[in-house]
Amino acid sequence: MNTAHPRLNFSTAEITGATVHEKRCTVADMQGYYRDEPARQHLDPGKLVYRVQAWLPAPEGQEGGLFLGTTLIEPGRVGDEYFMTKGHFHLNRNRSEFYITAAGSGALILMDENGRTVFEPMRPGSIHYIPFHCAHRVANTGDSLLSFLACWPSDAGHDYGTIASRGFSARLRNINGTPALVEVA
Ligand code: M6P
Ligand code: ZN
Repeated sequence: MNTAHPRLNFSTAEITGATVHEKRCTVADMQGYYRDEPARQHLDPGKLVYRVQAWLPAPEGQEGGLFLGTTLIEPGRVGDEYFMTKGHFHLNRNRSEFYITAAGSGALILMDENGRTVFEPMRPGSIHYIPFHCAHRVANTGDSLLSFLACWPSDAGHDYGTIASRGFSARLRNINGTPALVEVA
């Protein structure tokens, strides 16, 4: 088992160490996620949207372990939507998760299985509990890097397909300078 201990930077939530994996997501990787697809195509496809540092000290999919990760979302917009994570349900729908904001300002967007979407403002120190059966996505609503720490069960898994095909029932858009959820028609 790979348990060499990474280190946490409390200001940025960055986790570093030999056992930390990093995943990067660029503008090209976000194809299909934004309402304004032409606006996305106008951006440099190689531009970084967010990266995830993850420490997986238990085998993925095995019941009983915990994973720790940090997500760092760049400031930016695609049309009137913010740079954001793809968002996912857990493959095992009855698995929950914690998010803790370290820096920047953002929004945690939650959608339950009945398609009801709400958001919680994120700011340094805010603690967010993602209940089971809820899809979750984070948008950077500020003009600086947004970073947050996450902790989730090792058998939660990621279901990206449901969000990739159906999306959330509402989009978080910048309406006259304020983030607001707008129902998808
Ligand atoms: C958090 C956790 C991770 C997730 C990451 C990025 O760190 O929820 O499991 O991978 O955010 O979100 P997404 O997977 O939706 O791109
Ligand atoms: Zn999750």
